[in-house]
Amino acid sequence: MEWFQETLHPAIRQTLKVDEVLHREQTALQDLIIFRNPTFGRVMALDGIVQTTEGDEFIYHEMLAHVPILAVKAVQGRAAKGRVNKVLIVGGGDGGCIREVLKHKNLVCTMVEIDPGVIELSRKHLPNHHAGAFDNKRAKIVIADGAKFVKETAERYDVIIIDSTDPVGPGAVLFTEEFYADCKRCLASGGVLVTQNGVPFLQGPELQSSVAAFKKLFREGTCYLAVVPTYNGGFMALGWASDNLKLRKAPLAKIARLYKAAKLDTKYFTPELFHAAFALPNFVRKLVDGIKAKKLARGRR
Ligand code: AG3
Repeated sequence: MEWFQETLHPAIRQTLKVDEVLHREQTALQDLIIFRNPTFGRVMALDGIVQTTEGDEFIYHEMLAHVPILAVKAVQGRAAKGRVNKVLIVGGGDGGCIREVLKHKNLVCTMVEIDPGVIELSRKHLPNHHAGAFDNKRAKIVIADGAKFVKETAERYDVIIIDSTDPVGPGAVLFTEEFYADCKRCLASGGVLVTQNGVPFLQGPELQSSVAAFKKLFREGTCYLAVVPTYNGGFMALGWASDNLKLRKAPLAKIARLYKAAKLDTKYFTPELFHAAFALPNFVRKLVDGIKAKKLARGRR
């Protein structure tokens, strides 16, 4: 194979040069390929869709992890110093998200991944993603259906991160109102849910329906943005749902203090970006506000 062609969008295809295929298999659930690209390093795709690359994963994983965790810590304030927060990741089998989460020392993290094949092969072929995080004693790795897990668990989490595939295949249930309601049930009071919500320019209706569900269930539903080169089509939207309106308004000075104290050493995230990422271009704001995205969608197909 010389070129890998991503087939996510109906009328646009992203193509990446393949230097070497490191692994290809049909896991119990998905078609998985890991290959090497001269620009992005190792690339993992599931069912023909790029999930993560060594070159740009830091953008996505830092923003998924540090924005909600710093918000929760900032709002808890000094009184809660030393309190151990609980974080839940649904998906995230490549290990990049849990690696970033565990950079915060006073928390424990449970990761629920449905496909053991993704963890096994990422462990082997994407060692810089997990960077030992799977074996951290503050990490608990559960192989299970995330939708079932949030329906049944008796645990309560301060931060829930949905690091999912797109709403096709096994990931589709992770975009339903029922799933978000179950997440809310196992969120500690004042906690926050963040989600992978696609590229709004090309996947507007998906973002619109997730945020509409957030707004039904939570006091606040919106999204924040990051540009990840291999998530083709511009900004990536990360959904945000919480009953605590203070979280994303946490003062910059507090975020900066916590960021420094945690010695995060990030490559994309900065305390200033914490607030900047929530500033939405008007076409995204309209999706979030529930204004029909039909026109946009029609123009694309
Ligand atoms: N999570 C996000 C994949 C999204 C790809 N979608 C897209 N390009 N619209 C993958 C797991 C990374 N830890």
